[in-house]
Amino acid sequence: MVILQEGQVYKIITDKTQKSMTFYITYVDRLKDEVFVKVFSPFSLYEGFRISTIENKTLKEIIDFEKIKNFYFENIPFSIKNKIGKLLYQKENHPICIVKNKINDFFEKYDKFEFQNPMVSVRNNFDNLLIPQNHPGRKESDTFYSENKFLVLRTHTTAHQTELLKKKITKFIVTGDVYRRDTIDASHFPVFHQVEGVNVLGSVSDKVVIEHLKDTLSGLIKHLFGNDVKYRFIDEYFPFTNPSFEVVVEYHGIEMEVLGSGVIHKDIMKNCGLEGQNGWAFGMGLERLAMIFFDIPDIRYFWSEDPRFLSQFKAGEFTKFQPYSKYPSAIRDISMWITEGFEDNYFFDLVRDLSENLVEEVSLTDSFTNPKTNRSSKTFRIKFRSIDKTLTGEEIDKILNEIKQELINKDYEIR
Ligand code: FA5
Ligand code: MG
Repeated sequence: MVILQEGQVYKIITDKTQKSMTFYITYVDRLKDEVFVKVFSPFSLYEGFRISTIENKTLKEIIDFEKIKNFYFENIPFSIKNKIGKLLYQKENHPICIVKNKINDFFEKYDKFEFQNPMVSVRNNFDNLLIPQNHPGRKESDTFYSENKFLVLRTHTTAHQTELLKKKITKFIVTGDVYRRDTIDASHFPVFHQVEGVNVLGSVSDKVVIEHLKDTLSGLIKHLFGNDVKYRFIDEYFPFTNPSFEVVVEYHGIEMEVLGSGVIHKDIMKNCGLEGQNGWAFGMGLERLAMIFFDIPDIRYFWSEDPRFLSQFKAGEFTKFQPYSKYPSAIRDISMWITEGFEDNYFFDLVRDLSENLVEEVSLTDSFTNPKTNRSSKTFRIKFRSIDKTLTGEEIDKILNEIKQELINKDYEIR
């Protein structure tokens, strides 16, 4: 029997087309015995609809495929959908979870929340946080939307701040996976993890809140990096906090931004029914910390299912990663004529989608406009390297041809 859970993904092959489909459970109402799902396929998104759970039936048997119909704008590639529901931060022997637990230890008296469903409303992710309509973080080229831009894959764990404050939950930690379109390299991946902390202190001045925030974050940084750590606060800007600060930690002589924070905006407090009260919030990434603590050289490792990676880590232990081997890389270039509106992120997504984790880095190596024809061209360099095996020329060229074919399908001309 399938036990349906929010945030989980089920993959099945449909009878009709033999194509694989991904079902994503958005909401389970156990009292009414009803389940809400979204259906994903690599080619299009189908309508979210309601089904009822029936014991001893598989998902395939319960879903009435006749009810599925074409639906809505969305810009979430399949490689991203595949990551939804992996819940790395809840796997106790996974480096991301080990770092999460270390942070949670520090915030012993805070309520802990982990919302497994990363699809949140645009309202909670942006509007309620006073993020303006023209903010770059809202761009389709930066953010994954679904359902005609009603839903979004949360771009930060701050997305849960106002719903909790409205419930008068005022001292909490939220951990979750967050999603942003990005470049491809050793420290950037479109899915990463954040921990959010909030503490409403009462009717106190900004000065008191800032002092409490800085004391707390200083304690956290020392808890994580040791008492001798070098770190500093830098003034920052976030629409949802004022004033705002970033914390930068010096590690092996390099300064690294580890978190953003600040005094929660007065309008947010008011909108959440907490007028007159004052508090702080912070948001911190887990991958960069884990890469440092475990000596993990490439962010893709976190998604590895290779036992040679996973078996090296144990709950509560901070041991150094022993690379099992570095496999050779292969470089391939693609030059193409682009049209207006082309964003480099679309190319990065396409490569990710068709190469899974076999590409280590993609970079723009050349870009020019022909002054006579006014046509523009870009050349991208793709560096293939698997973290688990040596790739054959055949495997690489197969992926390369698929990328080219997809570009041609999208009416781009390969040079
Ligand atoms: C935010 O996401 C804010 N929501 C943080 C915040 C919360 C501010 C509450 C004020 C109050 P930012 O985009 O800077 O801010 O990301 C916060 C942290 O997430 C960064 O400091 C970094 O540790 C991590 N992070 C951001 N982008 C990436 C990325 N592409 N890869 C890995 N880690 C990242
Ligand atoms: Mg930042």
